Amino acid sequence: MSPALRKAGGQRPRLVAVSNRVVHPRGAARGGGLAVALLDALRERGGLWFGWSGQISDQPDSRPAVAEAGPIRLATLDLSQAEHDAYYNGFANRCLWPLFHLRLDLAAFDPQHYDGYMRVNRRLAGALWPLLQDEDQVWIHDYHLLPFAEALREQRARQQIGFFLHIPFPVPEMLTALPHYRELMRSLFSYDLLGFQTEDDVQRFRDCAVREFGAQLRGDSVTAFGRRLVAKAFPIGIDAREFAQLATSPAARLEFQRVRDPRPGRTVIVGVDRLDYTKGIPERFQAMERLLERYPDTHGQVELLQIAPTSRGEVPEYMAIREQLERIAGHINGLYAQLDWAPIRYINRPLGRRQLAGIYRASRIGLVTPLRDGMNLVAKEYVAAQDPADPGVLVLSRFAGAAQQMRAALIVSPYDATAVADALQTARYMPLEERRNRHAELMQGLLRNDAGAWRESFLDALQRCSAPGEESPAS
Ligand code: GDG
Repeated sequence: MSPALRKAGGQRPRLVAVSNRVVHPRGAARGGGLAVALLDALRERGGLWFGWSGQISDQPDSRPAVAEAGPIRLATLDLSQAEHDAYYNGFANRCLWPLFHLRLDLAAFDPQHYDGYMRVNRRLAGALWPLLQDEDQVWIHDYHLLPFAEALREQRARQQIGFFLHIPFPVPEMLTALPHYRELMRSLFSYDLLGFQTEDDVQRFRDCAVREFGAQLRGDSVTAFGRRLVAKAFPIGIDAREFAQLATSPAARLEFQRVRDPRPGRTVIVGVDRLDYTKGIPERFQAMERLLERYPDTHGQVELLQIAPTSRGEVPEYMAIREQLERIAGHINGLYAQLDWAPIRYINRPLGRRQLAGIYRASRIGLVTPLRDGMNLVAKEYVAAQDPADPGVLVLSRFAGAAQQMRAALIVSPYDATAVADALQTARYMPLEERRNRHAELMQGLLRNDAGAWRESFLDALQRCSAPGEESPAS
């Protein structure tokens, strides 16, 4: 929080964070970057984390289960199987996720899913409402909870409420394909602050608000449906210092030794992704095949280590991608493998965070090629894990939000297998000095825009929406 605000606003208000899943501090290392960033903020100012428990039950309790973990209070609700199918597997992951990632072809528009999504949002908001205090700052996360503030306002909540969208905001043509886009857009105007990953996302939101709803723009504020909100970019970061330390921990070193091949010319390329069709993994395998075709000096020398734990395994599109990957990897290995070498090593299981850090550090190239991604934290973790004296090279898709910040990476189009193959070959032979310069520039950016800076700038902006005596977005 800026000193001026601290003075103006006095004590920091209590933070209430709301996300689809609540992660207990004990499991935070598995929960990934968001869990760690939220827990740090909650620890610092004390607060409440509210959301789904991750459990399905036959008759979910209407009141949340509350647990204390030091200064943090965790309040969670179970969902019924029908709720989970419609809200999570259905509308959130089979409709909003593909649509917001420009996969209209995969989006399922099922009115029952939409009804279930709205019902769960209302039920969760109704359960949170009695736990709220007047001065709370409420921070809602991601596409599972778009209408959450509207549901809270229906309960007469007057707190300042902010929302952060972790995934891209779609172009208006895509959004308007959604049968319920009017209701969803209107519901966003119950927030005081909307945070997006990139300036492009903000611009698409503004375009949509103007084109479809005649919104008025002034500075960062957008007025429509009789309400004014602030829409801004807050690119999410990682705790780069902590991740760099993790990469030299004993567990990480062990993994480093298992992966790093000391023989000259041997290169490990690493890919780490939730198994998701937006991450461009089949296209990455094809780029690997192109590399082998175009550069025979890679045979027996270069290996792609792809770690892709199953995610959303109950959704049909995710089952299909798993089969597709096994087929392509089998084909490429069948064509090129030698008795003591295979070009693709594919692991379809989750690994520990420390293990991952060691693997990143041991890999000469980090290959991050999503077809569309809000930010992509793997790109940032890969850089943070490198040895600054002898760092690896990041090859990054221009369609990841991260590409707008990480200009010193080798930026590629994931659709252009030849360009990706050429970038890999460039990375293999990049001189040490260039690698060091690029890494230093990337690392500076990571340290400047880390997880702490991300959440503080968001919460400062939310506070500014309400700080007495300051210009509020509604003025
Ligand atoms: C959404 C947006 C945005 C992966 N495999 C393992 C594992 N992971 C961890 C990575 C990383 C996280 O999962 C993935 O984060 P990403 O940012 O790459 O992608 P999404 O999950 O799609 O996240 C994205 C993000 O939200 C934050 O705003 O950047 O654009 O889509 O931390 O390390 N972790 C462990 N084992 C694995 O096998 N421990």
